[in-house]
Amino acid sequence: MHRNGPTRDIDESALSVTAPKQRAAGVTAVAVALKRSVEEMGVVRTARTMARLNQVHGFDCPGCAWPEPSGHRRPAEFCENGAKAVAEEATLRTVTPEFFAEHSVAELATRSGYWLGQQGRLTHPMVLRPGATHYTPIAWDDAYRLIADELRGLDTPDRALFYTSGRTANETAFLYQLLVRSYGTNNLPDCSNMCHESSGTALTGSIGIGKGSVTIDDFAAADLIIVAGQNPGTNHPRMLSALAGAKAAGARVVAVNPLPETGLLGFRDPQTVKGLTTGVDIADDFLQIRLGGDMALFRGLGKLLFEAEDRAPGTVVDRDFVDNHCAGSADYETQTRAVDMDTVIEATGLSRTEIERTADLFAAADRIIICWAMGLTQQRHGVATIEEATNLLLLRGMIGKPGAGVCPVRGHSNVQGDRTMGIWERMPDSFLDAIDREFGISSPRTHGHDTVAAIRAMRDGDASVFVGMGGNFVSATPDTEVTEAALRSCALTVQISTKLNRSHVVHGRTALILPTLGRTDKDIRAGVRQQVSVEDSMSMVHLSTGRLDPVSEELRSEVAIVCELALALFGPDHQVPWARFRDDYDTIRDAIAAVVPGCADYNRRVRERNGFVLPHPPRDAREFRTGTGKANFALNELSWVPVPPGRLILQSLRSHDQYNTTIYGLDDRYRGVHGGRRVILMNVADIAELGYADGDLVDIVSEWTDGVARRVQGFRVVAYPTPRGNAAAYYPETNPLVPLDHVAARSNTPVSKAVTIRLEPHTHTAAEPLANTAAEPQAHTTAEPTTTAPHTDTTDQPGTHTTVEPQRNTATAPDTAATS
Ligand SMILES: Nc1nc2c(c(=O)[nH]1)N[C@H]1C(S)=C(S)[C@@H](COP(=O)(O)OP(=O)(O)OC[C@H]3O[C@@H](n4cnc5c(=O)[nH]c(N)nc54)[C@H](O)[C@@H]3O)O[C@H]1N2
Ligand SMILES: Nc1nc2c(c(=O)[nH]1)N[C@H]1C(S)=C(S)[C@@H](COP(=O)(O)OP(=O)(O)OC[C@H]3O[C@@H](n4cnc5c(=O)[nH]c(N)nc54)[C@H](O)[C@@H]3O)O[C@H]1N2
Ligand SMILES: [Mo]
Repeated sequence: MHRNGPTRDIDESALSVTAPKQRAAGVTAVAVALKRSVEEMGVVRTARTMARLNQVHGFDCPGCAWPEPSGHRRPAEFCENGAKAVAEEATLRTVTPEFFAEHSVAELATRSGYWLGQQGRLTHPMVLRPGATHYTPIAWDDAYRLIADELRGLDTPDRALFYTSGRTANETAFLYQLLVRSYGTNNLPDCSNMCHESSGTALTGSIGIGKGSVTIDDFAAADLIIVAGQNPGTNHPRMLSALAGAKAAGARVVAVNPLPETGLLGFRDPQTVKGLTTGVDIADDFLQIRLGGDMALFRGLGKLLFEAEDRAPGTVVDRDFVDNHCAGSADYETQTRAVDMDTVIEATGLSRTEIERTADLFAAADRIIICWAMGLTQQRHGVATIEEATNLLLLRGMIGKPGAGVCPVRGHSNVQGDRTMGIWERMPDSFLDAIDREFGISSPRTHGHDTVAAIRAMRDGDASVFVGMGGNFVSATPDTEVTEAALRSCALTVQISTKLNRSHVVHGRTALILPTLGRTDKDIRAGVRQQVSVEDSMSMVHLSTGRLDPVSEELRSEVAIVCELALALFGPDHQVPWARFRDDYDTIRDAIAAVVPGCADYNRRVRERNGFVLPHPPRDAREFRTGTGKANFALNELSWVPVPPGRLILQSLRSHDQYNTTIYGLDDRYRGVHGGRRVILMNVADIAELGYADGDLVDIVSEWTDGVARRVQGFRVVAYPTPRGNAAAYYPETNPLVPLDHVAARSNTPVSKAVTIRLEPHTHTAAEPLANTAAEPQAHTTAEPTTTAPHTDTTDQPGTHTTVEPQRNTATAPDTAATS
C-alpha cells in the first residue's frame, strides 16, 4: 500500500501564464480535488476520507479555521483546498528509514519544499547525530531521554524555545504549554505571531477580547460585509458560500484588495446545480486599494460618516451605543474630521467617488460586518489599521448586535484554540495562577519570546534548544538567511511533524524528527478511540475524530509525545498526571474545564451536536473588559506605504496550490500562473517604466535601513492588474527578502505585505542552472552591502510613511488601548 513520491523537482522553465479566472470554485475545483486525492491515497481511502470531512462525527478539516454551518451540513461540507489539505495528510506515500539512508541531509537541503513535502508521511522517529551526514532511526524512549537530558543541562529554561503551529488540537496545546511552564519558561512562540497577532492586539485594546465578535449566523443577517485584505476563494473557500448566502438575503459585499482576487469577484458553488452552472457575483464593489492604504481608507470613511451625520443628525452615529458603551469618542471625532481627503486618496489610490460610494453604503446599512486577514495584519501599521476599522464599527454601534461585528478570519484550523489553551508567550497572570492552583506548579511570570524574538535569541546565542510542535519554522519566518543561521547555531532542534519539510534539513548540532498522527488518523490509547477538540474562527469548540489507519505503527499522537517527554523530563512523580493524560484524553478535558475560562463542563459540551460557543462578552452582553470598562476608540497617527522612486512595494502571498509552506502543486489557477512559482506580478506600466518586459527574468533585492541587500534570484515578470508601484510574489520563496526587524508596531508581526524592493536583470550563471532556481530560496540569497542607497524616507522605517497630524501616537501612548 505504500507509494513513493515524485523524484523530479520543480522545473521553472515549464512555467506558463494565462489570463486570470473570472469565477472561483465550480466543477474544476471538484475535479482537481478528486484527482489529487486519488493520486495521493487511492480510490477507497479517498471515498472514506471525504465522507467524514467536517461531519458531526468526523474530523475537522485541517485546512482553514472557517466554521461549519450551524444547521444542516451538506453531504460534502468541504472545498477544493480543504480536500487538498486532507489528501496531503492522508497520503499513502511514506518517508521511511530507507528513504533517509538513501538521501543525505546535504542532498535534501538542495530540494525544494515542494519536493520534500511530496515524498509523503514520516514513519519513524529519526535522529541526526553531531557531524553525521544522514538521519538514522532512534527508539522513542531514547529520543525523549535525549531531549530531557539537553533541557536539564541548560543553565536556564529560557534558553529553550517551544514553537507551535496552529494545527495542534486543544488537548495537545493545553498539555504542551503545561509542560513548558512546568519546565520553567514562557518561551512559546507560535505561528499566530506571524498571522493574526495584530488582530488580537488591536481587538484586545478596543473591545477587551482578541477574538472576532460574529458567528456564522450573523452572515445571513448582515446587510453590508466588507472583506479587506483577504483572498477567501483560495484561503477560506467555504466563506464564499456564506457570502453568497448573505447576498441572497440582500446583503452588499465590498472587497478591498490590491488584486482582483477571483473568489471575491465571482463564485460557482460546487454544491448546488445552479451554482455550478451560472455562479454568482460576490463583490458588489471592488476597491482596488494600494498596499498598506487601508488605514487611510477607514479614516476617510470615518470623516465622511461624520459629515453624513451633520447632514442628517441622528441617523449615522449610534449615540446611544457611543455614549453608553464607548470611551474616547470626542478625540476620535476631532482626529477623524481633521483628515485631509487628498491624503486619503493618495494613500489608497482610490478615487473620491469610490470612497464616497462606500461611505454611503456604510452610513445606510443597519448590520455591518468587517472581515479581514493577512492583507491588514502583516503591515507595519497593522494594529492601527484594525483599530481604525473597529472605530468605524463602534461609531455605528455594530458590536454586540445580530448581523454585525468584527471578523478576523483566522488561518490555521486551530490557531485560535491554541491561544485559548495558553499557547502565548504573554499569557495573563490569571491564567498562570489557575494552572498553578490546579497542578501545584509555579509557572514563570516573565514573558517569553515570540517568533521574531526567538529568532533573535538563537542568532545572539541566547537560546540553544528549539522544539517545533508542527509547522515549518525555517520557511515560515522572515529573513531566511538569518533564521537558518540561527537554527544551525542550536545544540538541539526537535521537529514534531507529519511531513518532511525544510526545518528538518536546517538543523542544530543534534536533530530529531518525531513523526506524529494527524487530524485524519485513528488514535487509539488503551484500546479506546481518542478524540481531540478544536476552536474555529468564531469561537465554536467541537470534537474531531480521526478515522484512517495510520501509515505506520511507529506514529505517536501529539498528546502522547508531550506526555512521554514530560515523564522523561520530570520523572513519574511529577505533580501533573502525565501518564493519565496520555491514556485518556477525557482527563485532559477535565483539566481544561478546571483551568480555562469559558470551558466549564468541557467534556459534555464538546460532545453536543455542533459543539459549544465560548463566551465573548462584547458579543454576548456588550460588555467590554478593557482598562476603561468600555469599548475604546483608538487614536493613531495616520500611516500608509508610499512607493519610493524607482522602487516597488512587494507583498508576499499564497498561491491557490499551497498551504502556507506546504506546496500542493504548481498551479495558481485563478491567477493564471501554471507549472512554476517564481513569478513577480507587476503593473504593466511599472514593467515598462523600470525597463523590463513581460516574461523577463529578474532578481529581487529588498532594501532596509541596515544596508543589507537581501536578494532572491530568477523571478519571471508577469503583467498583472495590481496597483501602480505594488507587486506581488509567493511566500515562502520571497521570505529571504523580509528583514527580521521589519515588524508591525505593537504586535511584532513580520511585515510580509510591504517590503521595499528594487529589481535587477537576472544574469544566470552556469553554477545556477535555471531549472533549479526554484529549489531553495536561501541557496540564491546573498546578503551583500547595498550598492544603491536605500530610498530616502524621513522616518526610520522604510516602507511606512507617517504624516504629521496633531494627534497622539499610540506607539508611545499604548494606554489608549490598554488591556485589562
Ligand atoms: N488553501 C489555503 N488555505 C489557507 C492557507 C493556505 O496557505 N492555503 N493559509 C491559512 C492561513 S495560516 C492563513 S493566515 C490564511 C491567510 O489568508 P489570506 O490573508 O487570504 O492569505 P494571503 O495569500 O496572504 O492573502 C492576502 C490577501 O490580502 C491582499 N492584500 C495584501 N496586502 C494588502 C493591503 O495592504 N490591503 C488590502 N486591503 N489587501 C491586501 C492580497 O492581495 C491577498 O488577496 O489562510 C488560511 N487558509
Ligand atoms: N512571507 C510570508 N511569510 C509568512 C506568511 C506570509 O503571508 N508571507 N504567513 C505567515 C502565517 S499567516 C503563518 S500562519 C505562518 C505558518 O507557519 P507554520 O504553521 O510554521 O507553517 P506550515 O507551513 O503551516 O507548517 C507545515 C508543516 O506542519 C507539519 N504538520 C502538518 N500537520 C501537522 C499536524 O497535525 N501535527 C504536527 N505536529 N505537524 C503537522 C508538517 O510537517 C508541515 O510540513 O507563516 C507565516 N509566514
Ligand atoms: Mo496564518
